[in-house]
Order: sequence, then structure tokens, then C-alpha cells
Amino acid sequence: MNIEQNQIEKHNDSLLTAHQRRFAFLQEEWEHVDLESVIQKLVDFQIAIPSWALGTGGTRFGRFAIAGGEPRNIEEKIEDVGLLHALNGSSGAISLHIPWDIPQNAEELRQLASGYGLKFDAMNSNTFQDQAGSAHSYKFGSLQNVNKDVRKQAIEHNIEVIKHGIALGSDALTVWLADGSCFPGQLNFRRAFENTLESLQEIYSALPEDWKMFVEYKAFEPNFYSTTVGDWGQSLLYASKLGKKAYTLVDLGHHLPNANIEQIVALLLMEGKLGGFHFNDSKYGDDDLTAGSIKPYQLFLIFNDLVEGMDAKGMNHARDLGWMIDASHNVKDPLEDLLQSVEAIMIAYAQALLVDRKALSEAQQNNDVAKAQEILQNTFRSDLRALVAEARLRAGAALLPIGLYRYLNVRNTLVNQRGKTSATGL
Ligand code: PSV
Ligand code: MN
Repeated sequence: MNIEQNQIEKHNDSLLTAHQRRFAFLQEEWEHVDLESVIQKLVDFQIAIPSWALGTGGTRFGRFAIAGGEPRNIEEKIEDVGLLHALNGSSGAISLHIPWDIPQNAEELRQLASGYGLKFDAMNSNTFQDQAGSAHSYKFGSLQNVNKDVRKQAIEHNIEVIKHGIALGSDALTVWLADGSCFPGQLNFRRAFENTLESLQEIYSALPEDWKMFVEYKAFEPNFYSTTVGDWGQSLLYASKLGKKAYTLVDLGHHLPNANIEQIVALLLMEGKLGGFHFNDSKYGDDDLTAGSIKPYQLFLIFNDLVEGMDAKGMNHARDLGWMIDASHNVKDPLEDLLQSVEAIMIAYAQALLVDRKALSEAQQNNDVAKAQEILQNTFRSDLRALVAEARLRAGAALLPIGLYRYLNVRNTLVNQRGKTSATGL
């Protein structure tokens, strides 16, 4: 299904007067700021959609499918991300997971994606599940495994993923390992680290010059005693030892409770080793909930440090880091959930762009704690939805993406076209 430009225009026309009133109010409120450049940054900012988030997720207790219409193959996944991008203008990339999304004809896929204005974001390897027909099992880890043949199989898989990525025009590989141990004594930590490093070095040497490798960390699950890339310190250690193409990837759900993620982000940026993000939200663990649905202030604080740190290094916000959602949708329509996540991310980014950096820096220099807090909370408590909507309007997208999605009955159309299908992959 495609959403036509005239459907978007008709929808926008019906909402335009109310939007203009709200936007004019913001223009007046923020007249001391160059709002035009903020809007341009919002227009440029794109958040990749993971191919595995387009179907209903589940937990180990079960999965409750939505009405249907889930993408049955990689082409339909691209089509779904195309729908999101048409609606919000900010979802201009898809991130594939191999072997869930093995491309048969890369050139055709490239054309299909570019027709929707989409790029191929980081490629994801999978050595956390055994694949049918594989010679070796990852039950006791992949790149860390005590058995060299298992490590070799996992290395070769990652090199395969890089090759698929090259054919599609991607320029990054994300490695997330489930490797670790479930019980004390199971693993020699140092040897597990050394094996993993050696394996990552082999994969790293297969990376094209202009590619990045993202080393994603996670505190626990599926291993519950130790994880071999368990936190940002360990990821940074691997990335530093690997070389300049290797970076740490921060998934918001992969920390122990109450971790100060904004501080982690600030220091990784300082070291030039922050590579990318997986956005989601959580209350208890790696809950993979909609970005901004539980802790919107944390999301804003993270963006506040991202913007400050990227500006300090002269980095391009849109291009120099990999931005991606990594969420799961157990009880909502995945496409609506993804629209909500993108909106929350854009709002947090907009709020961070409007923080009065000069005043904040002065307050920090003067140890004026209350003033510093006021400055941050002043922008956080400002309703910037009309600013983000204005960016969408200028990008040719919808003023109210979920409103238009529902008005056009997109899910019903997809069910009619595809039947009561479940997505391939996770
Ligand atoms: C692991 O929890 C993770 O966050 C990694 O990014 C995986 O690639 C993704 O989820 C899908 O399982
Ligand atoms: Mn992730």
C-alpha cells in the first residue's frame, strides 16, 4: 500500500488553521532563538526502523498477534517503513537483521527502498540463535566460545552480513552478542574476553574502509550471571582495541536499573567512541517499550547531552551517529507504536536543541544548581509538538501521522492485501 501525496495534503489542509495557531504561539515564545535552523535540523534528522519491529512482538510467555497484515518478506518490510516515512518524514532508513532478512536481489531492493526515500542503515548479525542446518550451536556462546570451530562459524556469519550490507549500500555492522554465562564458574572471564576480541578483530578486518562497527552491550539476558559485552566499559574496551572504525552502541534498555545513561553518552562522545543508538523505553529491564512512554525526562536528558557533546565536536547531528529504534510491540499495532516512538524522539531532540546552552554553562560555572535545573526543565516542560509538526509539514509529511494512519485505515488495507499474516523474523 502507498500513501499518496494528495492524501497527505488533504489531511494537512484540514488541520492547517489549528496548526498555524499553535506554531505562531511557539514562534512568539521562542523569538530570541533561530527557530528556522532548529526546524531544518528536525527535517534532516532520520531514525532508522528495525525490520524486526514491524510485526507483533511477544514475551517468552506467548505472543498475541494483531489483526494481521504483517509483512511477509523483506519487500513488504520495506513497504511498511515507506508508509511510516510518508507519514512522518523522519523514518528514512531500515535496519536489516540477517538471517531473518536475507536479500535475494540486492539491486532490486535498493531500487525499491530508494523509491520510498529509504536508505539501508546498520546491518545486524545474529549469533544468538541457532539456524537450521548450522554445523555448530551457540548454546555456550558464539564469538567467545571455547571451541574454535564455533567461533569460526560465527565470524563467517558476520562477514556474510557485511557482504549483504555492501550490496545494499549500508555502511555499518551492529554486533550484539548474547554471549556470557548463566552460572559462576562456567566461564573464565579473561579467556572469554580474549576469544571475543580475537573474533571481533577478524570481523573488523573484513570491514570496508568507510564502514563502522557498532559493538552493542547488554547487562543481562539471555545469560543471567555474566555477559561478555555487558556494559559500556566493556564495549569501549573492545572498540578501543579494535580501532577507529569500531564504536560503542547504546541501547537504552540494556543497562542495570537507574543507570545514568546521559553521563555514559557524554563520556563516549568525549572519547569519539559513541557510534549509535537503539531507542526504546523500560520500567524494569529490557522491556523494549515505546520510546518516551515511561521516562520522557530521561530521553530529553540524553538528547541534551547528545546535542551538547556533538556540537562540542562539530559533529553533524543527522549523519555522524546511527539512530535507530529497537522496540517490540506486544499489545499495540506495530506501525502505530513506531510512529509514537519517532514522535517522542523528535520531541526530545527538539527540546534539547532549544536548551539555552550559554545560560546553562554560566549556571554550571557559578555552581548555580537551581538555575541549571530551571534551564533544563524550562525547555522540557515546553510543548514543542507544533514545532515537530511544522518540520513534518515542510518535509511533505502528515501533521498528525497516527491520525492519518487511522483515517486511511492502513491496517485494514494491509490485512486485505496480505491476509492474517505474521511477520517473518523475530
Ligand atoms: C538485543 O536485546 C537487541 O537489542 C539487539 O540489538 C538485537 O540485535 C535486537 O535486540 C533484536 O533481537
Ligand atoms: Mn538493541
